[in-house]
Amino acid sequence: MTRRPAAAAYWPREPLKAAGAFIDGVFMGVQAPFEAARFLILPVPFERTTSYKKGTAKGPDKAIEGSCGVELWDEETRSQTYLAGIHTLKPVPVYPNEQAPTAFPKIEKAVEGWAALKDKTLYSIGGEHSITQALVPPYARRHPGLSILHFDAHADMRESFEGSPHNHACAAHPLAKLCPLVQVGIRSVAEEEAHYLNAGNVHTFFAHEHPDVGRLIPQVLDALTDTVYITIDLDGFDPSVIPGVGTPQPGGFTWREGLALFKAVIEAKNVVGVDVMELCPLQDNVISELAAAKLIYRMMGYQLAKTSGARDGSIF
Ligand SMILES: [Mn+2]
Repeated sequence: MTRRPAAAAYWPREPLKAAGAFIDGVFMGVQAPFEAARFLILPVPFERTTSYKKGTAKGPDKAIEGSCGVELWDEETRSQTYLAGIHTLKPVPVYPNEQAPTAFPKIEKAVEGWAALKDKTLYSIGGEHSITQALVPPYARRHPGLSILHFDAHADMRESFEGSPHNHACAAHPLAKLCPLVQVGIRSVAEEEAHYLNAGNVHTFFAHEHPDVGRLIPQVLDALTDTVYITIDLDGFDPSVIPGVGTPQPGGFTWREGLALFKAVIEAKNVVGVDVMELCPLQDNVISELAAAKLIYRMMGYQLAKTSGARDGSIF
């Protein structure tokens, strides 16, 4: 039986709700001390350019709210993942109507230190997808062999859109200049960006060409390097799974297909950072924020299962 006693010492194992130990405004309602945390949550409520439907600025708060509907015991990894320590950081201070040229350096500077921590994985929650342009450079500097798994309905490879290279429709363009970019789930491409796909550093797996995710996964693993940053636009999932996104497209990943992909990547690669973007909460429907939170918690569970060596449900 594998345990992590250092983390387990911080919380009682009794149901925290009954003990009144849930804390508002932090992921999963439990806050580990920074030093003890295996996982960091960074809310990045930046939204400037979303073009179809506004609301991603509320994404981080809503995902944290949604996490309170996720059980602390994860039924798939059979783990009390939170006992490894999850620390929710203060949101990056971006202001209403702040522009990318001032917001992005702040985000990049904030992430620089956290990206360097070997014993912690940072999960950033957006916000619009352009934020990833500021999140990845610290990782690329730190890990020369880095590649990016880009899960998205959209190629996001425009050079600029509506006058800005920082538009969310351009999120991935500068990333491909930093390191290999492996796009999965793609099913919406503008003619002007089509020539960037499957060229140079960019490997694009179109949704219509890869309907069988079981067959797709080994190809994705082949295309990635050993060290991987995962950027997730929630619209990579089908809108029937996560309807609360700014620019939905039909024909996306089912919940289980998405999890199978992320599990395989986490097991096979060294995943050094993750972001989950474009949550655009709906009124009177909480499934999107709950699914976003459950996705993050499950991915943490996969990471933990790997590092603790447990495969038999014996972690925590
Ligand atoms: Mn997208």
